[in-house]
Amino acid sequence: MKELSLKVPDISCGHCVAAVRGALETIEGVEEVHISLEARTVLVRGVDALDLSDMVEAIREVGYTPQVGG
Ligand SMILES: [Cu+2]
Repeated sequence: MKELSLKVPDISCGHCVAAVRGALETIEGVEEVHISLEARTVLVRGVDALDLSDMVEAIREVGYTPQVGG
Protein backbone atom coordinates (compact mmCIF):
# COMPACT_ATOMS: atom_id res chain seq x y z
CA MET A 1 0.00 0.00 0.00
CA LYS A 2 1.27 3.39 -0.98
CA GLU A 3 -0.06 6.79 -0.04
CA LEU A 4 0.56 9.95 -2.03
CA SER A 5 -0.56 13.45 -1.25
CA LEU A 6 -0.76 16.58 -3.32
CA LYS A 7 -1.98 20.09 -2.84
CA VAL A 8 -4.25 21.38 -5.58
CA PRO A 9 -4.88 25.05 -4.78
CA ASP A 10 -7.32 25.60 -7.63
CA ILE A 11 -9.88 23.10 -6.27
CA SER A 12 -12.67 25.48 -5.30
CA CYS A 13 -16.00 23.65 -5.40
CA GLY A 14 -17.70 20.29 -5.61
CA HIS A 15 -17.34 20.25 -9.37
CA CYS A 16 -13.56 20.53 -9.05
CA VAL A 17 -13.55 17.72 -6.49
CA ALA A 18 -15.57 15.49 -8.81
CA ALA A 19 -13.36 16.26 -11.80
CA VAL A 20 -10.11 15.55 -9.94
CA ARG A 21 -11.55 12.44 -8.30
CA GLY A 22 -12.73 11.12 -11.66
CA ALA A 23 -9.32 11.68 -13.21
CA LEU A 24 -7.48 9.89 -10.39
CA GLU A 25 -9.87 6.97 -10.22
CA THR A 26 -9.11 6.06 -13.82
CA ILE A 27 -5.45 5.38 -12.95
CA GLU A 28 -4.66 1.71 -12.61
CA GLY A 29 -3.79 0.71 -9.06
CA VAL A 30 -5.60 3.58 -7.36
CA GLU A 31 -7.82 2.20 -4.62
CA GLU A 32 -8.92 5.26 -2.65
CA VAL A 33 -9.11 8.96 -3.40
CA HIS A 34 -9.75 11.44 -0.61
CA ILE A 35 -10.11 15.11 -1.48
CA SER A 36 -10.50 17.92 1.02
CA LEU A 37 -12.23 20.88 -0.53
CA GLU A 38 -11.41 23.00 2.52
CA ALA A 39 -7.70 22.17 2.60
CA ARG A 40 -7.45 21.70 -1.18
CA THR A 41 -5.52 18.53 -0.70
CA VAL A 42 -5.71 15.21 -2.47
CA LEU A 43 -4.75 11.91 -0.87
CA VAL A 44 -4.44 8.80 -3.02
CA ARG A 45 -3.97 5.28 -1.72
CA GLY A 46 -3.24 2.25 -3.83
CA VAL A 47 -0.68 -0.26 -4.99
CA ASP A 48 3.03 0.23 -4.31
CA ALA A 49 3.65 0.90 -8.01
CA LEU A 50 1.66 4.14 -7.91
CA ASP A 51 3.72 6.98 -9.26
CA LEU A 52 3.33 10.56 -8.18
CA SER A 53 4.00 11.88 -11.67
CA ASP A 54 1.00 9.90 -12.99
CA MET A 55 -1.20 11.62 -10.41
CA VAL A 56 0.18 15.02 -11.36
CA GLU A 57 -0.38 14.36 -15.04
CA ALA A 58 -3.97 13.12 -14.56
CA ILE A 59 -4.87 16.19 -12.52
CA ARG A 60 -3.29 18.53 -15.07
CA GLU A 61 -5.21 16.81 -17.86
CA VAL A 62 -8.52 17.87 -16.31
CA GLY A 63 -7.32 21.43 -15.94
CA TYR A 64 -5.97 21.74 -12.41
CA THR A 65 -2.54 22.57 -11.08
CA PRO A 66 -1.19 20.16 -8.46
CA GLN A 67 1.70 21.00 -6.16
CA VAL A 68 3.75 18.10 -4.86
CA GLY A 69 4.23 17.65 -1.12
CA GLY A 70 1.04 19.35 0.04
CU1 LIG B 1 -14.97 24.04 -8.87
